[in-house]
Amino acid sequence: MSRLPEPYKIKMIEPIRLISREERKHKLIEAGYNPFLLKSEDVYIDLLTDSGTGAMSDRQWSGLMLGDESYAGSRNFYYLKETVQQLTNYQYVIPTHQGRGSEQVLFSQLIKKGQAVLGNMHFDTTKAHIELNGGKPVNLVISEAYDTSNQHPFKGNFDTNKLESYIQQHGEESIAFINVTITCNSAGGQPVSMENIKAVSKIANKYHIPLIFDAARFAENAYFIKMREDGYKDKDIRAIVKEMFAYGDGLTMSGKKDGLVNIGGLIVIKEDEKLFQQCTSTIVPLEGFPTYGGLTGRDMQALAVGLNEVVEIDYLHHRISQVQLLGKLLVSYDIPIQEPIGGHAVFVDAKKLLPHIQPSQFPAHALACELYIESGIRGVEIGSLLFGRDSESRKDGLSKLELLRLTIPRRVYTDNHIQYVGESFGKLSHKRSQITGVHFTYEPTILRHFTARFKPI
Ligand code: P61
Repeated sequence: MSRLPEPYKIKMIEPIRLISREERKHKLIEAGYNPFLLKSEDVYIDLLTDSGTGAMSDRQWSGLMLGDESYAGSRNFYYLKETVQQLTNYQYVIPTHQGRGSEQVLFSQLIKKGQAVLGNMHFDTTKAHIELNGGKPVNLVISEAYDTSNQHPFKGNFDTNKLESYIQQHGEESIAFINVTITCNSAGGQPVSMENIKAVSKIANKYHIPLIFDAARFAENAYFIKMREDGYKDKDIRAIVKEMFAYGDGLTMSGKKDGLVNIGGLIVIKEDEKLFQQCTSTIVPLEGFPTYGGLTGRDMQALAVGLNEVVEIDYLHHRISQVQLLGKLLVSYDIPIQEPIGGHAVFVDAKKLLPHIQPSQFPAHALACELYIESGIRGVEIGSLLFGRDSESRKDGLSKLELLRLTIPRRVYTDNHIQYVGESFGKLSHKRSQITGVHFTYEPTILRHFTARFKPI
């Protein structure tokens, strides 16, 4: 056996059920051909997201019983603070209700109207919060990220030449901060190398621009550094995590991914006391008192325990190898995917799989609908539908990539479930030429992918 099975036993189960093909078709029509609008009980295997969908451990569940629900100064806050300080070597810790809560609070302090935020590839809530604060999100990921067959081991890397020329061209005062997303979700869960983080930090220091991490999947990024980058194979994950964060000034984190909890987030600041004080006053009307930030005491306890579990090497070996298992199964059925396989999901290249469907007819969304009808599996489009229209020309079909994301929740599905997903895709691929695009019957003006309705063409 080339890999060990799940490094845990199952103590509690949640039944799932595969409804019939006829029922699935009917449910999808009712949902306006939008898998977001399906009821989860009608979904057999839910690969919509890895966010808040993980299973907590017995230690986390028992931590819930230790919740100190005092309004101010909860003991769980101090435990969380200590855990985060040890993990990051940063001084100031502020809990939030989830990642976007962190973005809302921190970005309002960092961005002056009209300033740019330079990222490898900003996630959609990050992009939204930059814009809400009058900023301009700029993506500077290496071009290899847009070529799904390119085997570059760190496709989340910044193009450092582009980064420095952008700063020189526009002037450092026009840039609010540099945002390094680890792993880079929008590029396919692709990691950023330590060498690249170091190079970005050098540029940030040279021009006195703060470097902030979007650390939702920090442990998965550290694992890829250990496995793929020279000089790290014998290093402990915690040491790699500390080294990554040493190159930054702060971070936002959605705890719903590598925090291994269903709700929660963090703002963590290295040493800028003034910024910390500004955040603690801003957070009160937005999220809550700075020692709970929108979370219950028990949530903070579970998050602290989760942050210790996520850096365990046995956990990470299994986590990443399960995603690889799905990727390899799809490749064995000749399904084109973003390669190398990333950290939290397999991204199917729908542009290559369904070349007969125009980007403006959303090939990856059409594929998500067919996958649900075929097998009861729910995935999500990351392509032109999510990207939206050009704000001036109103043109559609503009994303460089048309991907279907099959996102694997943490510690939820066994390898048998993954096998089923692979085989279902194999069956679907025989019917690929019969799949047609979709058109809108209702198109909301913002964040349209959540609530839009469609019909097949
Ligand atoms: C996801 F369809 N991600 O990947 P919050 N940064 C990064 C994220 O991946 C992220 C957040 C910040 C989600 C959830 C999601 O339109 C969507 O805790 C790299 O979700 O607020 C979230 O963290 C925000 C799915 C978010 C979506 C927005 O599935």
